[in-house]
Amino acid sequence: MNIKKNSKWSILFVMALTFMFTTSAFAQQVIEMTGTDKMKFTVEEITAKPGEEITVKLYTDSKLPAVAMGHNFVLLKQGVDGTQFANASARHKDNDFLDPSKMDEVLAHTKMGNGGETVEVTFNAPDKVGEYEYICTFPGHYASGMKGVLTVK
Ligand SMILES: [Cu+2]
Repeated sequence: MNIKKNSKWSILFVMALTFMFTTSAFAQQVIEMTGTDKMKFTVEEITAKPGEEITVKLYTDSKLPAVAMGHNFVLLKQGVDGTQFANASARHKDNDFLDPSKMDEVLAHTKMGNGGETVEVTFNAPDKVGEYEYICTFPGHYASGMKGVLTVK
């Protein structure tokens, strides 16, 4: 048995393990999307690994005033009714159209962005695999289909 040769291989093995560990620990993705005047997100599907770091950058492409058009990105916990959440939030203009009493139903959110603005949020994907809905809470937008799905797998 050649001990020198074996130790070389074990060093390589440890290096490979270290590399695998660090790349997975720093796994992250940046999602750039636009909120349009048609009340849609240009990205309606995001796929992530459990715990993966995600940065969402949401640009509001609009020339309309803030009272007429704004978009945010709100990721909801599983099982939350998007319609109920959006309807409750529509009554809270002074809080960026987010119902303060419902924040325990939110996993991550940006602030409300108006025309020409980009808002962003960085968060970790949930550890539990499955589908998570994200929505815009500007009044009427969710009902118009401004939503998407984050799939963790
Ligand atoms: Cu919107």
